[in-house]
Amino acid sequence: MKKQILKELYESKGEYVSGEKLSQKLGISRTAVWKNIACLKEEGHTIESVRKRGYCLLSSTLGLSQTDLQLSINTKEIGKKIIYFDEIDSTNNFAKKIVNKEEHGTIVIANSQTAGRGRRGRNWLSPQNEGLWMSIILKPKIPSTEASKVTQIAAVAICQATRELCKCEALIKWPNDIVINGKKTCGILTEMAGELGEVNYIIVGIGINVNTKRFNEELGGVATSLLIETEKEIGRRDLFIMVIEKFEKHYQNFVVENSLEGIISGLRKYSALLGKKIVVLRKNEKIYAIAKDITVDGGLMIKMDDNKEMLLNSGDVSIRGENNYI
Ligand code: BT5
Repeated sequence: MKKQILKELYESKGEYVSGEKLSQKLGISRTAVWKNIACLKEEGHTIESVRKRGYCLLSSTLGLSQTDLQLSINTKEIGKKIIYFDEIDSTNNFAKKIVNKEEHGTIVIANSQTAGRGRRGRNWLSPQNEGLWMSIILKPKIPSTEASKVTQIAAVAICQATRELCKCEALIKWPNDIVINGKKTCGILTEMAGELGEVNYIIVGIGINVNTKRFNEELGGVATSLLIETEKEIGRRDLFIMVIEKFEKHYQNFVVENSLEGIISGLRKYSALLGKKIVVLRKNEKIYAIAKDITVDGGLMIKMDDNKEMLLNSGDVSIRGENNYI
């Protein structure tokens, strides 16, 4: 019922709707309307109640709430169920806990994370109200070796959505970052479990710095947000919807075609690395090279200083800046 009331308010686009009209239309008492409205307010919706006029949903595009996201999303599978937390340790951790009982496509999203994770146990700063911190549960029938391709699908979706919504020059820093003007605005953490070579589940963790005004000293030199880059507050809900819609489209293509063919041009076009000098950190070694190509399997082909070529797979490397290197 809450969802229906919210939908009515949402569709009245900032106009007041009387309690009486809501109660008639939805066939419930006015007290029930009032109770549901109180509940929606508690969830974080800015609903104004004015005597004799009724209720009005004020713009909530900058906020996030479970019902709001659920109402706005128009995808078939991804985001059919959205689980929202005001605060959680890590959406990837929570997604892992519930993965066996939740369906493919469920999204866990939080307004803040107290122990957001990057790759290999690194921290991911996730302050409240400032970003999109979310994890998508996927259960594709694919070999485990294919799972890392989903990171590339997410990267293209996020890159395209940020470009479209924020009119900024977002680029993909293979394998799992989105950067603007050389600084990281988004990181992707894909985790999976499999049995007998088949994927059991994949959890795609996505962290996007949306409205962060400034970063601490440690991150200031490497991190940025959409607000810093565009000098505009970005609606987190709008960005969420756009990212998920694009992700679903590319993901479905990938599953049907069994290939990244549909996004390979995007991966190449938006690559922050191709043609650049890079330093690859792999295990304990540093490789100085030029980024030559993103292959159709989502790998990075590099040409090393001794002219030999090598294909990198996303699992095991980081790419770091150094002097003239990116
Ligand atoms: C990543 O790891 O970039 C993956 C980040 C994934 C975060 C999402 S949020 C939702 C979901 N739930 C989680 O718990 N995680 C996922 P990596 O490539 O290892 O980069 C980590 C490094 O990025 C850190 O060591 C810092 O240097 C830097 N960093 C930390 N927080 C940052 C932030 N908010 N913005 C930019 N850089 C950050």
